[in-house]
Amino acid sequence: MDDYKYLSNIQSPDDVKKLNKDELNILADEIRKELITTVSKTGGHLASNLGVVELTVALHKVFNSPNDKIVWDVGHQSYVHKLLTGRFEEFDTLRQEHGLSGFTRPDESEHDIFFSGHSSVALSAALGVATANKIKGKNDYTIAVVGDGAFTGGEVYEAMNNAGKSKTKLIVIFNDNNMSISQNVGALAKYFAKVRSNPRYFRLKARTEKIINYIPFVGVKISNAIFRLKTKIKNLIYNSTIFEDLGFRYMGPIYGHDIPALIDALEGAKAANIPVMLHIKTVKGKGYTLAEQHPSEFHGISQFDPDTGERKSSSPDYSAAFGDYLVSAASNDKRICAVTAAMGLSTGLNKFAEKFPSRFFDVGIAEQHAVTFCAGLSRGGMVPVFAVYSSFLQRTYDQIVHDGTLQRLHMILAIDRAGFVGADGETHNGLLDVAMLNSIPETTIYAPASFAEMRNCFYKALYKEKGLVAVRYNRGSEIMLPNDFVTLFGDYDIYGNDEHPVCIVTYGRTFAFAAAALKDLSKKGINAFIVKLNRIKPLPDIFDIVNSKSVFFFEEGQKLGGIAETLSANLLENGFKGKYLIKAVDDEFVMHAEVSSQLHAYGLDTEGVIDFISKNTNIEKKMDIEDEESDQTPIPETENAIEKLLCSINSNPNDALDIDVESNIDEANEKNI
Ligand SMILES: Cc1ncc(C[n+]2csc(CCOP(=O)(O)OP(=O)(O)O)c2C)c(N)n1
Repeated sequence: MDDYKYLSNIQSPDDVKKLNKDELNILADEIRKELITTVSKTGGHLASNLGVVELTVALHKVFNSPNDKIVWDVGHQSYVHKLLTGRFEEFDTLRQEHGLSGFTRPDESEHDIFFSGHSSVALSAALGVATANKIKGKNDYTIAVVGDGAFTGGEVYEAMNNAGKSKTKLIVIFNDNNMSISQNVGALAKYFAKVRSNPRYFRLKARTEKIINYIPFVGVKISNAIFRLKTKIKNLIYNSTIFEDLGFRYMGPIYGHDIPALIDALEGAKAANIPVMLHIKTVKGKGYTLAEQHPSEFHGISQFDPDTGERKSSSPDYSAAFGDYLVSAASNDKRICAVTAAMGLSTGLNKFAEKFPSRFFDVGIAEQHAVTFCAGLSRGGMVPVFAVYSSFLQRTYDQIVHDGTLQRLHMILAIDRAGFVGADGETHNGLLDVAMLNSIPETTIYAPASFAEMRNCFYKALYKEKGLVAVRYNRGSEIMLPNDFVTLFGDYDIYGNDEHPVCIVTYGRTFAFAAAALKDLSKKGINAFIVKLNRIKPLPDIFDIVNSKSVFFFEEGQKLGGIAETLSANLLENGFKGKYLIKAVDDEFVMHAEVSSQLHAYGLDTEGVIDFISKNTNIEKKMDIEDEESDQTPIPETENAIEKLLCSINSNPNDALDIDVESNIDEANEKNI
């Protein structure tokens, strides 16, 4: 940890308040240096934080956090806030297990007002806080910091619709850098560009208000009166902004890297007696040339060399494999459309966007719209594929039910980042999508364990299935499957001797961990085999295979409502006679850590499989030791073999693979935050 003249001595925002404007500028330089140094080692969201350095310094100079409450939208840009609110000493633990979170967490600091991670919610939350203050007669301010990318999410407008007339002490900072993760999209992005490029009137207005506000006692009243008069005059001459039409006092646009100007503007905003929309223009990646030049790449980045910007090279990931498959499928099928909610790059759709621009749709951070839009595309005869992170799909429950499945429309969800995601933690884990879709009638869910299986699942989703079909896959690369495992791409595979008394049921990458556990279990006298589910909903009929066995279901997902529970109910209803135990995430949220550590903590790695089964098996009774040689994997039924031939793009994923899953899991997950 470097020793900085000012930053090292900031214990709380009170220390920021003691600094004069020149010192604040030096503090901002020190913060930038610290951000680059730390994030280059921990990975994280760099460009967005570099863009809000001056804003955050000014906010803590002007407002009294934690009494005044700052709500950060998404929260990925809250690192500077952390540095100024007593977390400098721990900053090198950012995103590490037991260290600081990459987002705001009320249990981490009293200065973090709201859990964050998902976009476009800060305005609603801040309005709630401001309203509570109003009811309690408190005079504290509530500030929401919302990016222009977040303004493509519909909840922002729902909040504005309610905030505009609320007469609360709400100040919204509209942080406009013209970027979401990639270039911002849509008609509103164009509209904001128009507002942004026509600053003359607003600058004048801000300056006049600032001067008047400095007159003690009467300043605020006069300012408000002049504001009303000016608004009337302005409306005669200029078009008003959408914000003013919705009842906000609009201020700006202001250059967001000028601390004195920001302080003045924030003081001006405090003077209003209605909600304020303060529009600031910032540069994503400000002050670090590489990030300014490549803001999308430096939005979320793994470890890198701060001098060159270079990252460790990593093996191909599921997102890229999905993107490649969809390009090849769409080359032969003009009905295929790809939809993303501002995650085109991260979900692997960049090649599709280049090749088929008329069939590629980045709808902004608007997952609900994306689902219903897909439903419309489907109704119009297209085959839409919505690529989305598991955790961001959570907000689309009703769109899937009402606009998709209820109407029996054929649409495909490519669910990326399913399972544990590592350093992004609680808000980003993909542990709920299965339980969510499992509860919706007439949906189909596939859970491949390799790139080849994933391609096959998409092939089936496109051409064999009806209605809503989801294909879910992990973040990062495929991990190694046993080299004696051969799939015939059916609804399930069996690995090992299915006459053994212990049956492991699982799906996705957990299969690789379970497979690696078989030998050790056998050494302990526990002979087990695996039923590897490929389609997890509707469940394939495996009753005869598992009946009378001791069944252990390992599920990298939420236990409540998951597939393990479904299978247990299913078996019970059919007179199942064996023992049935589940290992899954049981009714809790999972903190940030390396993926391998998360898997370990929840007993879902090889060690966990061995441990759980050993502890719950009476070895004496279950003794059924056979020669390892005779432990042949039975050839799965051949009824699906034809499928294999039909699917042209499949390749065997298991060629030359050795089973060393544990060692490559984190490497596999390191790339692409
Ligand atoms: C619901 C949801 N969808 C997608 C994301 C992924 N995401 C994180 S930040 C971001 C872009 C946000 O842009 P903006 O609000 O302008 O902030 P900036 O990073 O530009 O400061 C996106 C799409 C998310 N966090 N939440």
